[in-house]
Amino acid sequence: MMKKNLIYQVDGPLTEELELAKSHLGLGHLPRRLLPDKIERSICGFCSTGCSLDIHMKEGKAVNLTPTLNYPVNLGNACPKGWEALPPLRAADRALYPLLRNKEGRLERVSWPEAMTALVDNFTRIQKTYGKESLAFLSTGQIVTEEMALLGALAKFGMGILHGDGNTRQCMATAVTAYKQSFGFDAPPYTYRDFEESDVLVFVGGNPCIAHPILWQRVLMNRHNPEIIVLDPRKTETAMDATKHYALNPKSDLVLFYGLAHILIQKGWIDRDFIERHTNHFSKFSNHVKSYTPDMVSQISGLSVNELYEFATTIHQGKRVSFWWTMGINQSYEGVRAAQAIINIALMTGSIGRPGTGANSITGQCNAMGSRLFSNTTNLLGGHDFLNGEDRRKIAKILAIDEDSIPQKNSLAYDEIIEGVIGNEIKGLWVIATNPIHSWINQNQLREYLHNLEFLVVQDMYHTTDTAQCAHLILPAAAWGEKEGTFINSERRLGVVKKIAQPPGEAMTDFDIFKLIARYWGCERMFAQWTSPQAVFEILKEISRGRPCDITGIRDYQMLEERGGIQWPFLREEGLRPATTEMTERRLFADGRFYHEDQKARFIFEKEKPIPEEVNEQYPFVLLTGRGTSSQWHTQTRTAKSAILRKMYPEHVYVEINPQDATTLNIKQGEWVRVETHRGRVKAKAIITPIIKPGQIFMPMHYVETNQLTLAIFDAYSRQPSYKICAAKITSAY
Ligand SMILES: Nc1nc2c(c(=O)[nH]1)N[C@H]1C(S)=C(S)[C@@H](COP(=O)(O)OP(=O)(O)OC[C@H]3O[C@@H](n4cnc5c(=O)[nH]c(N)nc54)[C@H](O)[C@@H]3O)O[C@H]1N2
Ligand SMILES: Nc1nc2c(c(=O)[nH]1)N[C@H]1C(S)=C(S)[C@@H](COP(=O)(O)OP(=O)(O)OC[C@H]3O[C@@H](n4cnc5c(=O)[nH]c(N)nc54)[C@H](O)[C@@H]3O)O[C@H]1N2
Ligand code: SF4
Ligand SMILES: [Mo]
Repeated sequence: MMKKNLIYQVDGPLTEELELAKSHLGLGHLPRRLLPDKIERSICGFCSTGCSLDIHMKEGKAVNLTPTLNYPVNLGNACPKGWEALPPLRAADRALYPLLRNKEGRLERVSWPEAMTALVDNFTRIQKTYGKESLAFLSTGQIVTEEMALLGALAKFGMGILHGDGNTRQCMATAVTAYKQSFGFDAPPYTYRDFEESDVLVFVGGNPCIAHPILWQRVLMNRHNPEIIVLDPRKTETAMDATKHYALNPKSDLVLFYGLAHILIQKGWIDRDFIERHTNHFSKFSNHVKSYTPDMVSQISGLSVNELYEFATTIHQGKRVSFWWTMGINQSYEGVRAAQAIINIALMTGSIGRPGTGANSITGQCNAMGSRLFSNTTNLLGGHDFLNGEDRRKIAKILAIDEDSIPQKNSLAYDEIIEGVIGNEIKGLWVIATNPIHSWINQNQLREYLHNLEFLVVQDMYHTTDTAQCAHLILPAAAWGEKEGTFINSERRLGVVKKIAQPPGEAMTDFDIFKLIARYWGCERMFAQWTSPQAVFEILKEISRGRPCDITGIRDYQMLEERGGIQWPFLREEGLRPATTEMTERRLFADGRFYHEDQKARFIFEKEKPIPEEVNEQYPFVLLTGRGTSSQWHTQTRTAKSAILRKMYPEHVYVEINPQDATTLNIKQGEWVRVETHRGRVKAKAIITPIIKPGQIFMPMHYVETNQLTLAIFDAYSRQPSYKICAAKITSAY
């Protein structure tokens, strides 16, 4: 997609790479002086698709980029963010040196040693005064795996910080928990090839046209004339492009999938053999869904009884049916059970382990998958268990550290850490590569209590983020492109990130910052093996040995590059064989063996819960939130720095309103309106559009206003915030 329209001229021989790029992109001719002297290949640092980008280097500087042609993920494509990956590095508000808040309350430039002393003095003082549990860190899905692992190990084993979570809690926790409970390990089973091999694709609560455009390209490459079903309350770009859109009522997914199971069982459209051999608890599940009659499900979901049968028939007639879900499912007060309701359908129809099938959660950030396995937050490194003595001993041995330095309890979840701040129990917080003051749910509450923190450290590439502005200490970090390491994408593919630019000013890589902190904290010796990202990669390989995520067969970064990335698991024996397509494009569970001890998957289910905040006369609208455009990334610290991307999205926060509601409320296109919930009140521009149904409104998360309105409710099992539903009202702003 999105090809740059450049006219190039050639006056000399080209490298093979450039010849290819030129012919593919139709670039014409490139003058010698503009020719790069080298191409560096790197994985994009925005979303979890994991596209490969060829960075054009000229005299040691990154001057341009083109998407990699023969990479098995993006096949020569990139979305606007990928094309514009370089400008955010050169922004004027890059954090150039450490900043410490002085007595007058202003952030003031200090040296690295001063910054380190301030961090260590304050954090140790807080630990001494308020106890070990009074410190916490919030990490991210957007730094390389090797940095995540170092952060997690340093904080928990070295500094004795017991509580650490990440922004993946806002995003993937539901899928993680659902997979763990159903399959026995957190393992999205698919390969992107499945987008091309299905004859029925069901997208639930995902808008890939906007959020994963290159994956949508893969869907468009499907040659089987597939049925594409989209379940989303809004008629999104994806829904418009689908063969069928079911505009279900918000948060009726769980009931809808139980109703679907009811019909499939009633009609006998299930795979008894697969159920028998590879699953547990089907008969209980079958009993459970008896009461989810088409009439009842129709009432709750808003789909007609005919539509329910039509949906079931399409699934039954499909030979290769795949289910894909994203935040419309994960970000819910009953997200885990809703995700499992999808998994159950895949299991009962035997739609797993074969090409073009699967119960597939698409991840969000470039390294959400790395964070899930190796951040040492919600689980002990490598999907191990903090509560399990054997696991602790194993990790201590591999890392050559004292077993007692590994916490014997799980960390507080993100929301519990925030509760701790509000309740004055957490007094020191270290935030790395995430921007909670914008992205956390019910933001006004967090802002109100932030002053409870005696020391807030923010480690970011910019000093201007909403969170950095509240910090006592800002640590200037190098960004994607200024450091090396690996990312793991949605289909479990590891890829290499390259250093193609120098960090500005005194900014350092997160890796080097962590090492420096270790030195000042006095636990440097514990990390003697952790000399470089490549050295850490070797440690992680060892930790993964014998686990479902075994990567011992990956020789080194170079092998990853040579093979166009490698999906886990990849065992040592495989690494010794010549590469084949089966090795680089593959799915899990082809043998029907899951990760529970008896190797069977489980049917898990529960009665639905009431919507936490129903609409009423005073707040008559359901407020939905999510991604706005393919050119905006989250809290916009990066994408707002590209002049090209800025032209591609609305400057001001907006709210989508159905034309019918706009007429009733006498609201005109583009006019400022006031959107209000029990938590707050903001101004937004009205976008009047039939994308959104009457009675619902939608606001994108990219503007700081949106989370002033959201309701802080969490899934009971995953503790993921339920960003996507609350009651709101709209009035004219004047
Ligand atoms: N351009 C861009 N791409 C991104 C990102 C970005 O910020 N910008 N972020 C990345 C990240 S971290 C993530 S997690 C992914 C998110 O990717 P997506 O999950 O695809 O994006 P969202 O827009 O948050 O939510 C998807 C859809 O869920 C729908 N929805 C809301 N409530 C319900 C419901 O109750 N049921 C159903 N079935 N649907 C519902 C919304 O209408 C919305 O269209 O995107 C990744 N890609
Ligand atoms: N209402 C609503 N809210 C939501 C969502 C929603 O759908 N609706 N979605 C949620 C989801 S799925 C997500 S993932 C979160 C995302 O929320 P955040 O994680 O808060 O969003 P980002 O803007 O990606 O923040 C990343 C920060 O890291 C910095 N950074 C980038 N690269 C580096 C680096 O290499 N090193 C360091 N140290 N810093 C770096 C960036 O400048 C930025 O400040 O938002 C959540 N919030
Ligand atoms: S789809 Fe995702 S990984 Fe690919 S270029 Fe866009 S932001 Fe980067
Ligand atoms: Mo996310």
